[in-house]
Amino acid sequence: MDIGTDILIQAMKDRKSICIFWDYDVDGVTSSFLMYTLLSTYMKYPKVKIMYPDRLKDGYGMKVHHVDTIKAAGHDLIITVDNGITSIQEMIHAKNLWLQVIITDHHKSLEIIPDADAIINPQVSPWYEFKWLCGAWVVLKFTSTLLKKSTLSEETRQSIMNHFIPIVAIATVADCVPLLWENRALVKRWLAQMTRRSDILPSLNGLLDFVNISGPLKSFHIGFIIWPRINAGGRLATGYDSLKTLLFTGEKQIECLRQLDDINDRRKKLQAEALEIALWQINLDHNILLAMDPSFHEGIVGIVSWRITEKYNKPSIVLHISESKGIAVGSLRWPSYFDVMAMMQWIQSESFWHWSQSDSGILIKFGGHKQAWGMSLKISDLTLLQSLLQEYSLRIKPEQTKKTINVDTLIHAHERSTETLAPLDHMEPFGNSNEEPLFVLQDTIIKSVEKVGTKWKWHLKISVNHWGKHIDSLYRSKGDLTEDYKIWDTIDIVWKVKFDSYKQQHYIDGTLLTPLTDDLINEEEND
Ligand SMILES: [Mn+2]
Repeated sequence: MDIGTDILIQAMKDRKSICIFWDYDVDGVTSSFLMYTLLSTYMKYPKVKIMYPDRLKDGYGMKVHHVDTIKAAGHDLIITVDNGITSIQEMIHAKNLWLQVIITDHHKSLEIIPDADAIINPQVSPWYEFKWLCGAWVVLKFTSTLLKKSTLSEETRQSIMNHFIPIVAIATVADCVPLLWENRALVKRWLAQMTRRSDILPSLNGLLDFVNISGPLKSFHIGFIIWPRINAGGRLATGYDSLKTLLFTGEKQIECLRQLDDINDRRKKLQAEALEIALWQINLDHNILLAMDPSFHEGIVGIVSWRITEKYNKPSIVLHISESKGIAVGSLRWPSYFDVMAMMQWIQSESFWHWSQSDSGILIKFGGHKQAWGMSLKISDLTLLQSLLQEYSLRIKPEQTKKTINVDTLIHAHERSTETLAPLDHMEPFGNSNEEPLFVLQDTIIKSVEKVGTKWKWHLKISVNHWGKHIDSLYRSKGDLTEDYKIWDTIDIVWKVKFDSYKQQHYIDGTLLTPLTDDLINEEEND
């Protein structure tokens, strides 16, 4: 950290040209926003530019040709945010071109560590114990060290940190890092500040106004309202379309936000269309599900794969077929019981030894992180991939694919009061590693069943009677199950607590699907 900040301070003294290299997801967008704003706005340093990869052309992270472009543009120093720790070749290339590099990242490293001038990453730090910071938080730590060495007044430094922390809170929720320890403390405190709207960045204020969030801000709002919007830019257009919404204020910001909303609407439509085709294509007799089509947009194959895996609790691969290039590019998602690395290595070696014309196996590219992988291969190798997947999927036992829900406890009619439920708010913010509590409500009687929503997304609305009380439950994206439920049937439902900020009341909201059979319930010990 000290080395990194010293290099940057010296570079600014020497009037060197700085390039911030970032990635296009929410963490990357917010990280680059922070680094850029810190240098250009607060430190008034003019020679700083930003650059990012093109999702469709380059995929994730820095490539050798980016280093060339950066050099050609006359930059002297590269600062990576939310990426860089696996860019081994690129750093060697940068060294050869006499470029200085500061890597700030939070991803796991490969066996070797890149040859950069400074690396700031909790994953490779021998003394920083909490490994699960998001990329934006790493930038914030860097900011704090840099500010301490700067000549800015204590007051200005504090206000910069105050402005930055809510942005980091958004990145923390969006990047799905565990909401524990530091992460939990930060998000909890700054959700409260964003709710009060005191001393927050004007552009963040504009964003919150635009999305019309009233009442207390919860991690839910970040996950379902703010995150998909910022993310849509990088998926379908460019990450810059997302970044702009944070850089500008006033009319210009509103224009950018409208644009981003349109992109997000297009994303929803493409996603719904692709999901429909994919669900129709997959063969449920198989334990690894595969769907591919030229119409699948590369920016959404990951979400479609995730939806399929979530629905069937099986690994899934969704590929975009590019006939002009002769390749298929796609995404993989899998349930926790599955070892994706083992499968991909098996496919690669199996195809290499027995079939492939190439020197490494049929997969041209493959890789990813804890939750998502990408891959590409030639269209001519798809039939082989299919048969290899079928062979490999025999290793998955049917009992593994059975869906379970971890419920916390049964709840009785008399416990469904705001008095009993309100204290659950103290457990907020919910998210990865701190899931919302789930309750079972037994023996409810179905009063009405309705399919609600739009052509692109149907939900299932069930109203039940539980000991004389009327309860509406909405099951998102489950509209196709409407036929399965009949009026007067008795069912058990799983539900979460919601707070109605309008009526200032806690109410229950069925969000997970029944029928609850005994083997589906996996009641966790709570102590
Ligand atoms: Mn990240």
